Amino acid sequence: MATLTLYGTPISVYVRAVRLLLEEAGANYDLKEVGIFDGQNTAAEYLAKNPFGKVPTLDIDGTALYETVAINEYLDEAVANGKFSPSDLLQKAKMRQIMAIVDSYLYGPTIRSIVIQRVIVPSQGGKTDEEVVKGGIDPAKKAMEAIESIAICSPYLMGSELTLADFQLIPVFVYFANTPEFDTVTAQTPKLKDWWQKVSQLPLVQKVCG
Ligand SMILES: N[C@@H](CCC(=O)N[C@@H](CS)C(=O)NCC(=O)O)C(=O)O
Repeated sequence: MATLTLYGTPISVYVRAVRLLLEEAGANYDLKEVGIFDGQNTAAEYLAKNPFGKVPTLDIDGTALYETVAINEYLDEAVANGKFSPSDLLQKAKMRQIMAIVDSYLYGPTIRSIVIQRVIVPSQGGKTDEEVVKGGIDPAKKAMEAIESIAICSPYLMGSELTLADFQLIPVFVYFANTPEFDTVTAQTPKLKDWWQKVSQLPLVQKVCG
């Protein structure tokens, strides 16, 4: 088995998506801290691994792999024998569709616009920009409702088994569920609310995201 080193900070949504898989698979790995609020992610040493300065990056026997979807698809095969992806082709495509929606359309409005403004900015002594928060609500709703229309949520996003889509979405909910905008944004997504109630209780989620 390859030696795995995950670079990033444990508070990152995307680092958590990878750690949920690694922990659920019981894989051996090292976590090396790369801070995102203190500039460690833009230091030359880290940019040599990931030119975009984003976390995470996974080092696999000296090869740096970045972009969470690519990392988790690799790990699913490498350490979990593909058990975190449906075998049915169309279901697998839908799982990837949810991951793409989270990455492209949900993360921005929920985390960058709402969580950062509601939680991070005040924690650093700043003042929430209400216009930025407001601007996140409709796009977040649209993405959430798109996921609702694709997901099964019984009990997991793709049905009876945890998949890569759950690992991608859980860390967003961990932060977003604690904002006052959560109820408005999820008002039309009852299946996702049920899903969240169940997955938020999993020991795995408490361990990685608690
Ligand atoms: N598309 C990237 C996104 C990763 C990402 O945005 N990570 C955030 C932390 S959750 C980050 O590194 N932020 C630091 C920055 O943008 O400077 C992936 O899938 O890995």
